[in-house]
Amino acid sequence: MKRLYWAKGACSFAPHVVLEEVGERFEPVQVDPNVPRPTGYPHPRGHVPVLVEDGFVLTEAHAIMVYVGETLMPAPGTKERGRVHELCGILSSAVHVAYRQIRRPARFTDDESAHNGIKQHGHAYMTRLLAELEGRVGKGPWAIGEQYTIADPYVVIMHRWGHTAELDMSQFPALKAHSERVRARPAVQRVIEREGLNPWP
Ligand SMILES: N[C@@H](CCC(=O)N[C@@H](CS)C(=O)NCC(=O)O)C(=O)O
Repeated sequence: MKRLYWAKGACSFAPHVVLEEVGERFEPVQVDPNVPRPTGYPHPRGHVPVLVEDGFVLTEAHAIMVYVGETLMPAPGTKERGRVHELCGILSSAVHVAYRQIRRPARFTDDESAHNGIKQHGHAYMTRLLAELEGRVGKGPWAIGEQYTIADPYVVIMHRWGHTAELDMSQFPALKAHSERVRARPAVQRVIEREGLNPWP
């Protein structure tokens, strides 16, 4: 059976939702990000998410979602599939990095006097990126348009991070409406319940 290591409200929320959506039995294992990982923790860099299946260890939220969520992917060779990968790439390589600047500036420099500048840069960068996502999601109903895909829960958790980072989220009504649509799905509600993410900001 597949085992997914996740942490409350982390990027692991997205593969957690995808596993729940596809309906395959899996073992969810909660990780406390504030304590050192136990010996033998499967992620080579100590992060969540990590998926383990019969000795096969898979890291990176995007890769895990593609591996487990083929039924939530547009068909191979379609423009829509290209859009899903594009969006997941923006989320993992840009939005996530901006949020890390805000939450963990020490990951960027040991010079504590530079931490505030890194955080401020992260706030501005993340706001610009959310504005881009606002335009991309538009009327939706889903992140890439008509099809609900692996990108949807990924957008939703990063939209939540915008609230956690106390950005001005009133400027993103399309993302808010999209988040509400995604959170209305039973599988998403089950994961929100398991992760203890209510009340949702
Ligand atoms: N590129 C990785 C990033 C993984 C990552 O940074 N995960 C965060 C949670 S969102 C984490 O484990 N943070 C705890 C830490 O860095 O110690 C992915 O997309 O899976």
